[in-house]
Amino acid sequence: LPPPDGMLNHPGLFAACLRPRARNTHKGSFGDVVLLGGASGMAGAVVLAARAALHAGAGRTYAAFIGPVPVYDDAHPELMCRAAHEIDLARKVVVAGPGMGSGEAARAALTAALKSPMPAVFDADALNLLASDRSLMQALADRGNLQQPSLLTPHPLEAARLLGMKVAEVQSDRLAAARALAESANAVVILKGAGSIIAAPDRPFVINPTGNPALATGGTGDVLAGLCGALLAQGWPAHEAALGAAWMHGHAADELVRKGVGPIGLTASELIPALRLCLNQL
Ligand code: NPW
Ligand code: AMP
Ligand code: MG
Repeated sequence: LPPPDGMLNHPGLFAACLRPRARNTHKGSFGDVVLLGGASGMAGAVVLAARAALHAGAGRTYAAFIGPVPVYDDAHPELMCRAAHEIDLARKVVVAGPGMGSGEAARAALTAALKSPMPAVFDADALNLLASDRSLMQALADRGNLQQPSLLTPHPLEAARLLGMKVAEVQSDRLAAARALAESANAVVILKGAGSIIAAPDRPFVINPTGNPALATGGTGDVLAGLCGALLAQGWPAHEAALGAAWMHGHAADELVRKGVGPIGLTASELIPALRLCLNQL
């Protein structure tokens, strides 16, 4: 049975998705994920998202750049770096937005992502583009009608842009904002911030209890988006992926603070191995 409205998020809510890996399994069993973003000056956002997806167990991880494409990621040569306009999205979960910018190339990449029949995550600049264009928003809502799951990960300003509100209005009734967005986008929503809210059409809302102010630093949202993509690629339904990603992201930060890695100076990069530990412990 679904939990009642307002029940706090808990690993029990997504435990059914945490299955041990079969002995004779292979990388094809854990899905392909493509992180789409990285306009000039913001390549780091898509690299962080891609590294998070890699460490969260995706079978194959592609980083697709709107801007200049690095030959490879020095710290993680496991990642496959591609130009956004060349990436083949077929059979890949897409995470669109980290550092994507708002130019024509970003819009074209987002339009392609919205057409993907695979589950998709929309974050950061993908949300800003959606907020600026009714036809893109309609394409997003249509995905839900076609049973193509979408997961949106706005912070309060991104949610405000999508809803045509001010940040203060979103923050004064976060539940109503998350629900309104889930309804209009026909998608699962994580409204981020202290006590992230997970909302979806026809599902009870959930408030995530994990996380702390160490997360208030650049790049942590990009890591969350990559984690969501990896869980979707491994077959988690969108609602469970949102519940699990929000809980683990916060829990990893709580564990790091307990060890003295924060609240001051935690980096988004340090969050990534802590997420892997959390997933394996669960
Ligand atoms: P303020 O300051 O209070 O008015 P933007 P972005 C608000 C990429 N990145 N509660 C707050 O507004 C991203 O992926 C690249 C209340 C804040 O200043 C995007 O593509 C990185 N308010 C792009 O940059 C690392 C809140 O929103 C403003 C809030 C722009 O994304 C960094 C920021 O929103 C970054 O991830 C809260 N909980 N949270 C890289 N290494 O390449 C946020 N706000 O203007 O949309 O900018 O989020 O930095
Ligand atoms: P973004 O603004 O996109 O980089 O995302 C920031 C991430 O850090 C989101 O997952 C937020 O929920 C989380 N976060 C930021 N500030 C806090 C806070 N004070 N308490 C808990 N989580 C936070
Ligand atoms: Mg962000």
